[in-house]
Amino acid sequence: MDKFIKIGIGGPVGSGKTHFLLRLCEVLQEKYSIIAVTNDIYTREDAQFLTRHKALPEGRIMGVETGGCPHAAIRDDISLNMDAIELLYRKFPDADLAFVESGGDNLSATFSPDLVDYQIYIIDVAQGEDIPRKGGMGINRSDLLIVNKIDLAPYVDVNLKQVDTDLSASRGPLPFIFTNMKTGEGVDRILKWLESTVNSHDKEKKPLWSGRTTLSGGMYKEHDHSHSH
Ligand SMILES: Nc1nc2c(ncn2[C@@H]2O[C@H](COP(=O)(O)OP(=O)(O)OP(=O)(O)O)[C@@H](O)[C@H]2O)c(=O)[nH]1
Ligand SMILES: [Mg+2]
Repeated sequence: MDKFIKIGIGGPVGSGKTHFLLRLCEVLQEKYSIIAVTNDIYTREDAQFLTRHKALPEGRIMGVETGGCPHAAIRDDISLNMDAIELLYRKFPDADLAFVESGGDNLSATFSPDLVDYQIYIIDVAQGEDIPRKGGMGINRSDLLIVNKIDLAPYVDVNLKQVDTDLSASRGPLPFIFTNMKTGEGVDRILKWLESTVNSHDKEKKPLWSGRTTLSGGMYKEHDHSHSH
């Protein structure tokens, strides 16, 4: 594929972002060359989880530690994430898709459009029936919203029909999909969305760093010895 598309995966703590990424990678890697960056606040657990479960071949997953405010690293100062993507891209220049998983965050967290081309936001039903109504950029404006853990709805008194009505009203034409990442229910619909998004993506879009010769100077800076004596 002569495109390189970056997709952000955001959402509150524990909503299922990493399990979703695992499922995506498992299915998509036959067709696409994929790289993935995960953001954790204090650890690199998610990258380790994905590596352990062989989500992607060796070396294609990188974890970054963001510290206290995970939204800062995907929205305000994106250099840590850009450097990670760039480093992976240099290792795998045939990459078609880059996924960036945000650290678990609040409802107002969004990705900088400089970091990703599309944003997928994941909430889960166990957070409560009122969450979809509480809105925020992720719930209202993301390119795709996933409502995960539908298997738990009966245990937490969440009426999925009500959630459907609320989201139809707040999102208008923007898509949302109910899923159970444990069983894979709903994932086929996400793959359809992804396929049509990839097909309609503007071919001319280039990686942000096109023309740039060095990394930005973040923690992954490679040493350039070409000028040393
Ligand atoms: N019952 C149920 N559990 C799920 C589902 N999806 C994920 N989980 C569980 O939810 C927990 C959190 O899943 P993760 O994928 O780690 O969530 P996350 O959003 O990546 O979490 P952070 O990165 O820590 O914010 C795990 O224990 C999963 O096994 C689902 O559809 N149903
Ligand atoms: Mg995670």
